[in-house]
Amino acid sequence: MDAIVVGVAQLGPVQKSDTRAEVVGRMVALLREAAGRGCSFVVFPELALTSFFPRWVYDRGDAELEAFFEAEMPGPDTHALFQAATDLSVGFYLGYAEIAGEKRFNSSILVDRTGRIIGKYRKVHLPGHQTPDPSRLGEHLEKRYFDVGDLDFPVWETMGARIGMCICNDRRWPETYRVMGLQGVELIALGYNTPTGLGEPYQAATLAAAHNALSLRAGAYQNACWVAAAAKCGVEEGFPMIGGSMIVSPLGEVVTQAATLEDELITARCDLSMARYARTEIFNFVRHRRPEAYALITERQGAGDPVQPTRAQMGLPDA
Ligand code: CDV
Repeated sequence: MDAIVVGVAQLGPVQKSDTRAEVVGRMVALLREAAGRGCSFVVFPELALTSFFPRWVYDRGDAELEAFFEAEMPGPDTHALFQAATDLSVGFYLGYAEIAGEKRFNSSILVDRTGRIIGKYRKVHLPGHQTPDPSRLGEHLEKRYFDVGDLDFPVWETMGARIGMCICNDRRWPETYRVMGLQGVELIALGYNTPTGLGEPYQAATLAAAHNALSLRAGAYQNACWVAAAAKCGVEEGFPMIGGSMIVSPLGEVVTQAATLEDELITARCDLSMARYARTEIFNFVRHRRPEAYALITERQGAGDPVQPTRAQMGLPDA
């Protein structure tokens, strides 16, 4: 039976004053715990190395903003994480802010058990705004600081599974999972920072945890894959963010969930054969999907006029 033991390494808050080396130290401790609990792959959060900076207003190019980005990966501070992964023979997913020439991406990497970066993903769905507005309860300026990801949603065969990645807001979009589902993805790794208290444009605060679980469970179930989701959570610089890191089975069941808003490791043995029934029956894409009926998905970005068949097509007499 093919299985991979996966760890989700939730991180508690990272304050502005916390150094990269301190954060990496916390991550290495979680990696060690994961190795001790039999994990071969660990998922860290989105923008794991720093405080969640899109809450603050900068201009692109500001030195304080640039300091949140990584010019190299591994770099002087993250090298220790790669070394630990190699020593422990544990692969990982890491979210970080990437400098790529003139561009800036909200990125994640897939690192194998030898410490080699084998894949990269750049966040496609950037929530929030370009322009700050003091009337909002809180800012979320990802559109201001990041370029839209240009690598689509790739999937890699590695560490005994087909693994794909996405980042935070991507998890709310069914297209994210489906594009990877169409590559036979078996495990989707993702990290998130989900602030609360930003007001209604973003979410009903009382439903934030429910919407998190709803999105992850639907994506896993409808694409017959495991989903491993890691939060950075708790109160950062006075701003609260949800926890609820979880691992969801291909049946859409939450098999384990974080109980705290702090650094916490959760693990699950992800049996890849659990998806078999779904893939051969209810979600057998080849037998049941009808791409010819889904043209609007790629033709349209936003909702437009209704598109109706003619009365003749519906077998109805002329009106
Ligand atoms: N980091 C994120 O993408 N956060 C969004 C918030 C702004 C709603 C999310 O979808 O969780």
